[in-house]
Amino acid sequence: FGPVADGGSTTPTSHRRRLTKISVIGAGNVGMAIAQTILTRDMADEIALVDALPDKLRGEMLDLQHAAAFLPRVRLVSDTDMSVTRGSDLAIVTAGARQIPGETRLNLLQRNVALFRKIVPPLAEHSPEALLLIVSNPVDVLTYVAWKLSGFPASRVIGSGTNLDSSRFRFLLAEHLQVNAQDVQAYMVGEHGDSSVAIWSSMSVAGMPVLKSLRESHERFDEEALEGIRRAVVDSAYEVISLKGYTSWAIGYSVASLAASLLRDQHRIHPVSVLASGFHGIPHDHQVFLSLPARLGRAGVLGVAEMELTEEEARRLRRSAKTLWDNCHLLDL
Ligand code: 6V0
Repeated sequence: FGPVADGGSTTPTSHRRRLTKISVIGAGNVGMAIAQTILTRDMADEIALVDALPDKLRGEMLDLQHAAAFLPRVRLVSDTDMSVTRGSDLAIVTAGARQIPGETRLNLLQRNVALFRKIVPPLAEHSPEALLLIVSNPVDVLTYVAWKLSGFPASRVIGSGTNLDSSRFRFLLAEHLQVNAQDVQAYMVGEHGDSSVAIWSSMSVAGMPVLKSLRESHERFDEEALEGIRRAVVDSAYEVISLKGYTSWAIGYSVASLAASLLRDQHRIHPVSVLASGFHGIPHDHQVFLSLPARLGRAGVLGVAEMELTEEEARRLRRSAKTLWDNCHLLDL
């Protein structure tokens, strides 16, 4: 291409907008599902991929680059060195040992803390203004670990938490009620995984409370039935892992939607892992991260919704918090 007649071929500085850079650390099943969903949603100008395996990493980058003709123009870079993430607006951490079928998320902890010691300090150094979004499991404890190791304010360190559990919950309820999952307002909060808490009291479809109509349409819709649905949500992760070996698509969409709310300053409410000290009777000196509905924007966590919980829901939340804090405060960070 030649220059236009008046000679100007570059965008004047005044017309240049700030470019958005997202880094994904860990180019495994989850990291690549996130990267590809972010690509299709056109929310980054540059995506940097980091992994410890150079061949796999380059293969993944090339495979995505070869889709360039069908996608918005995005600069894709990759390296095993963390310096490739320099200047990120958002860094998403998915690196980690994978959950083995039957293994609880908390069992993964020690392996992943050692990994985070290698990843988080250089990430924070290269992008001191970034938002950190942690996905690796056990996600609530690792979000705490990332907060400690990065030295970032808690508002800029977020765990994907129960955003995915809540989506599974909404899917199951939507199937049951024969409505679109997007019209189901329902939250799971607390620990991502086994001890997550379903907030039945606030569940609604088109503004109508669902619990009442469920109870009316079933002769025996009691506590046991509710616990059965919560259990189905928790077990659905294990089912997918036992069938295909890992989960990827739903977490990809879940994290891409968090990225959009953050980077586009959407002020949307997502149940994500945030510093929960002081909420719902969680002691102020327990610096525990767990999921509560939080308002997300360009500055990170803009606020946490003070949900009205039943005493039983609050008790379960505090129990989750205690289990998590028992894990966190023993870590030497
Ligand atoms: P995977 O496919 O094994 O990918 C992990 C990747 O991390 C691999 O490609 C590794 O090479 C890479 N890795 C290891 N060490 C390093 C390092 N030092 N630097 C850079 N990269 C490294 O696992 P998968 O992608 O299936 O899962 C990743 C993590 O996400 C696990 O901890 C899962 O338990 C967790 N998930 C969290 C979910 C959530 O809702 N929070 C949902 C699904 C999975």
